[in-house]
Formats: sequence, structure tokens, C-alpha cells
Amino acid sequence: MSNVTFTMIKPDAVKNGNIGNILQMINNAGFRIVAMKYTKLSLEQAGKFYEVHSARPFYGELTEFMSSGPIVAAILEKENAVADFRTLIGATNPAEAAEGTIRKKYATSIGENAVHGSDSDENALIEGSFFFSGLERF
Ligand code: RTP
Ligand code: MG
Repeated sequence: MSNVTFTMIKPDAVKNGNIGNILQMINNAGFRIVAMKYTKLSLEQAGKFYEVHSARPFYGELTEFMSSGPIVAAILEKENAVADFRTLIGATNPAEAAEGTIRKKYATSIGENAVHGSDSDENALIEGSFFFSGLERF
């Protein structure tokens, strides 16, 4: 089992001024930052990142939203990182997210849900490499 996951603080949470609050929750949960950058996806890059969802009805909305403003991308390290990070962020729909989760606190809707978290070890590596070279990981 790998010990890293990949996250993005999505454009809604950046616009709402919640970068600091979310990074604090990530730190307090015991994740170590391996790599981090403040950047913005083009519509084309968002489409590539979320290609796995290209047949879903929300794909257009999702890629437009994810390219609508700056994001924070990061690789995070912790034992059992993928599963523990998904527990920390909560359900996709904030209405169903558990108390104390990042999405419960900072997401506004199922589409604009504050953070991304990888769903498998394999995707964590693919997604991390989408944003970061080996020289950008410490
Ligand atoms: P993520 O990949 O961003 O961590 O979210 P997730 O695993 O919890 O959810 P996933 O099924 O992978 O969906 C990816 C993102 O697409 C948007 N979405 N919108 N309007 C809708 O019904 C809908 N469903 C999903 C969300 O931004 C979700 O995080
Ligand atoms: Mg997902």
C-alpha cells in the first residue's frame, strides 16, 4: 500500500478564502506536504485530469468549474493516505458529509465541493505526476 495521496483545494474554496483553514485541517490530521503549488488549470487541462468522468452528465460543468479560478494542488504523505484523506474530506455531496469533515465545513454543493482527494493508490500517483515533476517533491 502506498503512503501518498493527491489533493486540490478547488476554485470555490480558494475564492472563499479557505486555503489556510483547509491546510490547517490537513496538517492537524497528520498529513505531511510532499509537494504543493498554487496554479490554474485551462479547460483543456481540467478535461484531461477528469477524463475518467468524460461520459458523465456533469463533465462539462465539472471541467468549467475546475478551470474557473486558481487552485492549490498538493501531494500528501501519511500512513493509509488515500483512505484517511477521503475520510477527512467527507462525502462528495456536502449535505451527506459527516460533521467535522472539510466538505461539511467548506463545500457549497455537490459540484463545488472545496477539495479533491484521490480514490486509489494508483490514481494518487497518476494525479501527483500530472502536476509535479520528481524535482518538485521533498
Ligand atoms: P473528487 O474526485 O473531486 O475528490 O470527488 P469524489 O471522488 O468525491 O467524486 P467523483 O465521483 O470522483 O466526482 C468528481 C467531482 O465531480 C463533481 N460532481 N458533480 N453534479 C453532480 O452530480 C456531480 N457529481 C460529481 C464533484 O466536484 C466531484 O467532486
Ligand atoms: Mg473522485
